[in-house]
Amino acid sequence: MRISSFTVSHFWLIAILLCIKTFFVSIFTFDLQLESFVQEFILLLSALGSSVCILSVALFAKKEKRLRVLVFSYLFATIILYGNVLYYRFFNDFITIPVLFQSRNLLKLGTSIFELITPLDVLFFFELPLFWLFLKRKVGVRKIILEQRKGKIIAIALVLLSTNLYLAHEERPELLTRSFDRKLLVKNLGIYSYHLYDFIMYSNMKRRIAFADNDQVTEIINYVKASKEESNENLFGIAKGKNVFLISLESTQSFVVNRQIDGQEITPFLNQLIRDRGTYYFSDFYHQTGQGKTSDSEFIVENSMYGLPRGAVFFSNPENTYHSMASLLKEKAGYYTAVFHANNKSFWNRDIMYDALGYDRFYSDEDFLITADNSIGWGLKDDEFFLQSIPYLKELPQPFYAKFITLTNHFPFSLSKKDEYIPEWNSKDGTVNRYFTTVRYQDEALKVFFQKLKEQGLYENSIFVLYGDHYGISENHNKAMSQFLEKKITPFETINLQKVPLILHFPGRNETRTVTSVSGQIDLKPTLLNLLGVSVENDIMFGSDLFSEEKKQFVILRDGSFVTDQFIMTDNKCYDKNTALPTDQSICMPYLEMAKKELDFSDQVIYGDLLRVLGEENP
Ligand code: GP9
Ligand code: MN
Repeated sequence: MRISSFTVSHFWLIAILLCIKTFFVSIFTFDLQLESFVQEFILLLSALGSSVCILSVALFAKKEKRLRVLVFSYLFATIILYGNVLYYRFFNDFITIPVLFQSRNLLKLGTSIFELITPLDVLFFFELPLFWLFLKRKVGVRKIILEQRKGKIIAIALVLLSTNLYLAHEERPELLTRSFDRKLLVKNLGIYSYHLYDFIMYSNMKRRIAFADNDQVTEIINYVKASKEESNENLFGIAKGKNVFLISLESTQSFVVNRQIDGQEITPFLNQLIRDRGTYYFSDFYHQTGQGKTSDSEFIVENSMYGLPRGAVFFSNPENTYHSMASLLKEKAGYYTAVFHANNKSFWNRDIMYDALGYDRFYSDEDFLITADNSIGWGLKDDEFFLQSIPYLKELPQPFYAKFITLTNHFPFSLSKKDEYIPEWNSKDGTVNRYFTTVRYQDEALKVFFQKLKEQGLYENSIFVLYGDHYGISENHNKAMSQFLEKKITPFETINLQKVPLILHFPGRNETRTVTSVSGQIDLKPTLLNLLGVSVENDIMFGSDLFSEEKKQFVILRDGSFVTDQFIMTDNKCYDKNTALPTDQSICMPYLEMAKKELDFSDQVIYGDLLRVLGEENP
């Protein structure tokens, strides 16, 4: 007779195995920055509590099926764990439910996924063959788990989880109410309870859309009116009627600008452009993206609102009403609006979202000739992308607003030898070494694009906005980064590394200026609308004109960190920018409150689709 029995010892053995695996994977894979024994204990407790909890599903199965269900629950937990490991290696972040709905995106990671899997990953599943043997083995029916033990196990799971919750709350008050930071949640609740929390948040989000009310709009409009600076009147309309080139520079961070490797510039073209007449370079400009990466940067730039704390707004709220820059330019200034991006049009849900943002035309992979020869990594190489866009540009009705999203400088930063304008760097970190070569390649592609635009007569009557979409080198590469920058990468430096270049170039203008005021992607919409002479009365914008004479020195990042002219707050510490060291936290508190409030308002607008409500109130 082949019957698998299920004993209390089986249960505890497997629970402890899952707990140990979860604990060590969390410690070694996720950079949780455990700073004390208590924090380690909390993580262990959470791993044990949730392991027991997940596996106790088996206790409710029929006696003869219990062992099988137990193994499947174990497998389920392992898949969650490993899924997060892969996701973390790429995004330095944890999976959320909205991200799971982006499975089309996850699949599209394609070659990048292979870069993320290592042979040693087989160890994640090392115990599964043993379980299989175990299941096949002929085991007697003795010691089948007794019903009263079932109650005890569940009671133990509950005690473990509530103790975990209690200690987590002691360690980090407001943990569950301030969910900016997924790392903090995983650190204190463990990976499995984090997912339960994420599920609850997701359901709440769905509910909020259904119950949004008008009072929220009034409060937010009042806040925006009271706190935002007036745009610079002197610059109103100076670029009226010009074509606009908005160029998103993939994964481009400011630290490469004006820097060299072995005596060779990494971005010679950008460096020259920054020195050219008619250029304003913003050296303290930050990306403000979250999990939505490029799509978040697009969202922020278009709407002057923040992306969401979890998932990508491109996926979760593409049916909302937006007052995007594209649609305002179209309606108020007669612009033709187009996006160029040589990738699958449904990637990041762009085809749907671009409709909501009011674009007239999306030139996607279908509009480009993409061959094995002219593509690398994620698709069409940037130089070909720009080159093949020229004939389309020539046909566009003018004035146009054209957005270009580059691709070659994307992880894993692959490049064929013939496209290397500088050699790879020489640290032990291949990703960082290659990054410089792909940034350099992108720079060359931009140079040629500008030359072609000049030849085609598309340069003079246009303005150019070039911005980095988000970081390219995550904290997982701190070691090599610290070697490159010749300083330790502290949390303070990590925030500095979130600077991305912003270059505004106005052909025919005389002035050249480097602007050092602290600013972010959220400021682009009000800035450009002012320069293009479009005034908007009834809108919710969280940014303000970069040229405003009253411009506040304050930028909020999506994880709740913020930067002022004097301070940086991140990881719950307030740093003095002069010393780069933590200082009295109370100095940062008023800003922290503002940051929380503003992010919350922006989330409310999106979750509640409040611009629709605003439109209904002011038809
Ligand atoms: C791909 C491009 C890159 O279409 O948006 O995506 P990212 O991973 O940077 O968000
Ligand atoms: Mn990107």
